[in-house]
Amino acid sequence: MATLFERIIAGELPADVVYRDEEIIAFRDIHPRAPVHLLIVPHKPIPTANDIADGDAALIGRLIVVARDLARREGIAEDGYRLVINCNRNGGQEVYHLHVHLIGGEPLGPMTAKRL
Ligand code: DGP
Repeated sequence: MATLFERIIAGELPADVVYRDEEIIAFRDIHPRAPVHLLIVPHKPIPTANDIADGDAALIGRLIVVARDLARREGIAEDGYRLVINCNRNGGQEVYHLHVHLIGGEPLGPMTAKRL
């Protein structure tokens, strides 16, 4: 069955999309933990960080490059932000389709203080 994020990529579910290209989409998290909370998602349905193949290295790198550009566009680059990939149970992963959280717009505190 398609993941939630595959359905967003396919246009079957609505999302506040802020970026899209042939291999990556970014949209606002439905439960934002900070004033800016975006999810940067590869179209390729990689379930978890454990499932990243060596051949995915360029794609994973592009997720970070897109995050960098979106941080600038959202006006949070200078003050700073956090990039997070949750993995499996102990990482608090909820959606099993790899994604990078871009979180910022306020001081975020210690890294373990919030569930992201
Ligand atoms: P994670 O715990 O890393 O798997 O984060 C999943 C995030 O996805 C979580 O912060 C909430 C968000 N989310 C879940 N369902 C939806 C949805 O349908 N739309 C949007 N925009 N975000 C969602």
